[in-house]
Amino acid sequence: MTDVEAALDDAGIKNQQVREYVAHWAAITQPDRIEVVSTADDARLVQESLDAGELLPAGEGRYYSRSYVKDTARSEERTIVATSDPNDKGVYNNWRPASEMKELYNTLVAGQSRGRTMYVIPYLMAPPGSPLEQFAAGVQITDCRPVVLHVIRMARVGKDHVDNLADQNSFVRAVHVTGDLPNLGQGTPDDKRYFITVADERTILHFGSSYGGNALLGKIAHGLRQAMYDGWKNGFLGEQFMLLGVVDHQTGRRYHIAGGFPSASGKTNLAMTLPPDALGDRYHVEFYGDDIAWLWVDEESGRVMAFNPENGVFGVAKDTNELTNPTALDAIRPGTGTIFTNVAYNPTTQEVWWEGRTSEPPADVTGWLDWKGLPIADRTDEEKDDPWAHPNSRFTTTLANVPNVAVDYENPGGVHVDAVIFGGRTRDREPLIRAITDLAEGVYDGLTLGAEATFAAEGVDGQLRYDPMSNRPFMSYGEGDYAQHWLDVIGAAEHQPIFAHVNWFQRDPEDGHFRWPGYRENLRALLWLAQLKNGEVTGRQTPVGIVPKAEELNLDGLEISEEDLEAILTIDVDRWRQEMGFREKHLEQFDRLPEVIWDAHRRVAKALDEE
Ligand code: GTP
Ligand code: SPV
Ligand code: MN
Repeated sequence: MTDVEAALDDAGIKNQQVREYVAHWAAITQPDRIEVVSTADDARLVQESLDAGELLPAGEGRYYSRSYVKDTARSEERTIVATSDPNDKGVYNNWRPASEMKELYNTLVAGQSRGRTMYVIPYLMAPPGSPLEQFAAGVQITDCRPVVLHVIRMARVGKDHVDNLADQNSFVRAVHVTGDLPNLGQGTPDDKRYFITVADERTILHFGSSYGGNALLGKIAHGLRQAMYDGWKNGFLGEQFMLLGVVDHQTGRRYHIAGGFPSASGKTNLAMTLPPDALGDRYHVEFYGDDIAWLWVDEESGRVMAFNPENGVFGVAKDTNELTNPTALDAIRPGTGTIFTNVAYNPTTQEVWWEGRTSEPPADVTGWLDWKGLPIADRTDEEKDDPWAHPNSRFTTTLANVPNVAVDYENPGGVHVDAVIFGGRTRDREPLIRAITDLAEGVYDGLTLGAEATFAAEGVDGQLRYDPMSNRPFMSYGEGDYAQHWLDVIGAAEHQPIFAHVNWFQRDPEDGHFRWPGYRENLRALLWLAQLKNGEVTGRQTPVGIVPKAEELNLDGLEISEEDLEAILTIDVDRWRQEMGFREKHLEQFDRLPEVIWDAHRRVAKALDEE
């Protein structure tokens, strides 16, 4: 057993509550050593991980890691929100009583860090000095060094974040214990993994993974689940939103757009968008955030404000290339400290590759290993078409490496939000963009966001599912209360944002091609939205919102067929009428759904019936 007090003294941790928390968990998990970490430790920890083979070199100043093969995504069915109030139970939050879960967790992790180092990571999920800072501090403890390296990239890390708290107790206790990954019964009835947020005690208890949102606790567990709950009690919103700015050099105007898209549906790509070449002289997109935004209303200005609580990007590798996302490639260039996880790797040349990086995989397969570490050259005929990289393989890099990061991305006051957009992967029905000017209809639209499931969550690929505001996997309290909270928070703003639903993923049912080229071209839809808000265009009113007239979209330099353009600007009324039935069933599940949401639903249904 290690000397906890000595380790905390060495690091100069003065916050007594933090000291007690660390000592408490060290006594339970029994690590051999304790080490308090700050960003300044990165180079040393990287070297230790390289020496230990946990990381492999991927060219200059870049690294490669491989997860345990059954540990490649968030596990939604093992994720639980626990509180002491049964009224916090929702449809999606897997609510359980806090006392039961805490007891279970203690038995799971007892002695599990023996032989390991417990790293203590004080962090902040906010730009320092923000009005929501009191909800942003946390201390993650973890017994996994690569997790530390990821957290250093994704959050602001250092002891000052917890030593200078006005209320010494106002930090999130974020406990991560890896466990013996090959022996946790993943996917069996005896699955030992638990990812618990005890929301009313601001305590996160995760066991049984070292991957992504399961393990980097500031991100999903604190930045989303805990923040949603804190926001509910304290008047703000924590959302799985990207946040971007559009600068119009010609008019000098600047717009900010926050947007919810389910996991692996395009947030990172949108926030990193380079304008299409033909529009590049006039417009510039500024990156604020790609996965999480906290929103509140500034009473003085009456505006909805937002910031990105994160300090890095944990982006999907698949299909990232010079055409789709040159900005991302730049953000992971040599020397950035980027960590790649579960892509394909060539230890001889230290190159990495993933599906869509280039149209064909490297022709010379010598030395190449797939994401599981198996030589491509040894593949049998049956295996030869298997992907080289895992579909949820990712890159981790800090915001400062993102070339289009906004100059004021660390501004503690955040930016004002002009528009809130929702979008999912939908192969039919959803047009390119439809704008909504009424708050209740906007919230209704968010609640009925539907998408094809993706690889970011285990076991659900291929099905369509509803994902309210793109927060389904992160919901920490009841959906009806959540809807009311949205209406209350945004309703308090004197300057209302415009809402819109976007879809980059409509397909031609005949040959399956995407009707809209997507990626950089998506800016065109956002520009139309800004013009609509300014009253420069009118669009065409439909039962489900305002859709652009073809001539209102700036299509300079874009090649798109008449047929595709018409399809993505048309409302398929029959398909929509059918959808309204599905929506009714979806919304009926939610307790205490505000009547104004039902009114919005009925208004849309009636308009469709009359069409
Ligand atoms: P999370 O980090 O899981 O929350 O995902 P995200 O919403 O940030 O998704 P991301 O931007 O990483 O995109 C996920 C996948 O969708 C990637 O493989 C992208 O290449 C692809 N994608 C993103 N935008 C578009 C688009 O406009 N059109 C098409 N066809 N694919 C896109
Ligand atoms: C998501 O799945 O929405 C992510 C990646 O942003 S993870 O951090 O693994 O949750
Ligand atoms: Mn996400």
